[in-house]
This record gives sequence, structure tokens and C-alpha cells, in this order.
Amino acid sequence: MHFKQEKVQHKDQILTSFTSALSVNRRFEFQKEKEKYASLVQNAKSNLLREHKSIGRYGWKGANKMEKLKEKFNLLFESENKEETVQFILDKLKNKEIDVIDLYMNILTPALNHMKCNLEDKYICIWKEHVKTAIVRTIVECCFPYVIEKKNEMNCGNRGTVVVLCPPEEYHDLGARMVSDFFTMCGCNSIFIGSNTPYEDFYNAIHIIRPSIVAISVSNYYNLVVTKKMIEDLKKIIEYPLKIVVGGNAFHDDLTKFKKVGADYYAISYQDIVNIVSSEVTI
Ligand code: B12
Repeated sequence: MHFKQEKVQHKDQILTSFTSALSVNRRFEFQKEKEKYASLVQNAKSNLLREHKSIGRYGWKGANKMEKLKEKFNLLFESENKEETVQFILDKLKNKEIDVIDLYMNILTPALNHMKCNLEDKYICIWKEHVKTAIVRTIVECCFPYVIEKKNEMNCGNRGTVVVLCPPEEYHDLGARMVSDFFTMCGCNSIFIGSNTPYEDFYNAIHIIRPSIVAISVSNYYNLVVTKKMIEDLKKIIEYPLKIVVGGNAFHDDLTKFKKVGADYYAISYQDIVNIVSSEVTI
């Protein structure tokens, strides 16, 4: 009898721990779903906001014009005609039909990030990616006078030094290049270091440059591990309040990833950068 009761109690214990394990697991799954859902909502919100802002800035008619500009650009871009594509954009900038911010955010970034490769081109997809990236790079470098014009127009004063780079082995540097211009427009002395930064050299330079912000761009999520290490090491050697901002494709699927690599901020858009710079950097 006594033995039977013990067995029942034991069964109850197993059942209780099984149920609580199940509920922990469910809670974990639920948390994961919640985070995934929050990130989807956030993405949808920022897309809507961008569209809304575009209508706000240009009016309905202007927003429509912008769509037409985008369509024409995409046609030229798809044909990989560098000369015509670059000239088309330079004309639009000159005639003030578009500004650098919209060009980077709404035309060039989606053109690269939503790049498609037809089945018949499957053996030359990477080749095509390189050709298209080169077209965008030329456009971005040609934009510098407009970046300076925008900076003067916004007149934000001196907002400190920012260093923009990619971690070791990260060769996707166009996002970082555009971000560097965004910081310049906000009044920062932006130093673009670029892709595949050997981090020991960087640690040595940081003491001399003493930036207020280090902005790290990561596209390939395999490079998140080295990014985490880079941030950890950086925080160990810096004895002043340096802020670390991260961004890029590797962070897009989960809005909490930036905390996992030890960064202070995650940013996607030009407006995010404006907000960070105005809240962080006091001169
Ligand atoms: C163009 C491209 C290339 C070019 C890169 C040229 C260059 N020098 O930059 C080339 C052809 C060389 C290339 C090579 C490779 N690529 Co590639 N590439 C792309 C592609 C199509 C577009 C990337 C891009 O330039 N976008 C345009 C920029 C402007 O957008 P962005 O980076 O998102 O930046 C914006 C924002 O995110 C933000 N931002 C970005 N960084 C930061 C940082 C801060 C601090 C802030 C505030 C904001 C911010 O501001 C920017 C402006 O709006 C992506 C597809 C994708 N969806 O990302 C794949 C992609 C990134 N590549 C990928 C891969 C796998 C590779 C390769 C490893 C294999 C291959 N395909 O050959 C190699 C190796 C590269 C390496 N070792 O690093 C994968 C990565 C997947 C993963 N594991 O995470 C992707 C996602 C394609 C895919 N769907 O599989 N690639």
C-alpha cells in the first residue's frame, strides 16, 4: 500500500515536471513567436512610415512622380547600362527631382537588396551582382557634392567624429558607404574605413581618432560572431563613453540581435541615424 502510494506520488512528480517543462518550452516558443511578430510589425511600420513620408515630402503628385522615376531607374539598372543609369540619376539630382536621402533609401538600397536573377542567367548571377554593385558604387561616389550640399542646408553644426566600418571578412560595404554619407549630412566628421577591417589596426587607431560613435555594418550573418568579439574587445580598451551602432542585413530578421552582439543601437534608416546623433552627441 505504502509502496503503491509512493509510486503514485512519483508519477505525479514526473507529471508536474513534465507539464512545467512543457509550459517553459511553450513560453519559450511563444516568446520567439512574439519577437518574430514584433520584428515583422516593425518592418511593416517602417515601410509604411517611409511611404507616408514620401507622400508628405512630395505630395500625392510628387510621390507618383517618384514612383515613375523609380520605374525608369529600375529599367535602366536591369539593362546594366552603366552610362545611361548614372547619367539618369545625376540629371534627377541636378534638377532637384530627388534628393540624396531618397535616392539612397528608396531607389538604390531596394534595387540591390531585391535583386533577382532569372533562371536562364543562373550561371552569371554573381557576375551580374558585381556589375550592378559597380553601377551603384559609381552613383554613390558621384553624389558627394550633393551630400555636402545637404549637410550645409541642414546646418547641424559639429557633431563629433564617427568611424564607419565592416568587421573582418565582411566585403559588403555599400551599406556602410551610404551610412557614412548619412552621418556626414547630420554634421558628423564621418570616416569611412570600409570592408574587411583588420581589427587590431583599428584598435590601435581608435585611441588616436577618439570617435564618439563607431558604426558597424554587417550583411552576412556568419560575421555576427566576429562582430560580437570586436565590440567586446573595443569596450574593454576604451575609457570614454563611446557608442556603438550596428546595422545591415544580418540584423534585419530579429530586432534584438544588436543587443546580443553588445551594441548600443541598431539603425536602419537615415531618420534613425538623425535620432541617434541628436540624442547621443553633445558638443
Ligand atoms: C550586392 C551583394 C553582394 C556584392 C557585394 C558588393 C559590395 N562590395 O558591397 C558581392 C557580389 C561582392 C557579394 C558577395 C557575396 N555575397 Co552578397 N549580397 C549582395 C546583395 C544582393 C545586396 C547587398 C547590398 O549591397 N545592398 C545594398 C545596401 C545599400 O543595403 P544594406 O546593406 O541593407 O544597407 C542599408 C541598410 O541596411 C542600412 N545599414 C547597413 N549597414 C548599416 C550600418 C549601420 C551602423 C547603420 C546605422 C545602418 C546600416 O543603411 C543602408 C542604406 O540604406 C545582398 C542581398 C541582401 N538582401 O542584402 C547579398 C547577400 C548579403 N550576400 C550574401 C552572400 C552569401 C554573399 C557571398 C558570401 C556569396 C556570394 N553570393 O558570392 C559573397 C561573399 C561576400 C563576403 N565575404 O562578405 C548573402 C548573405 C547571407 C547570409 N549568410 O547572411 C545575401 C543576403 C544574399 C542572399 N540572400 O543569400 N554580395
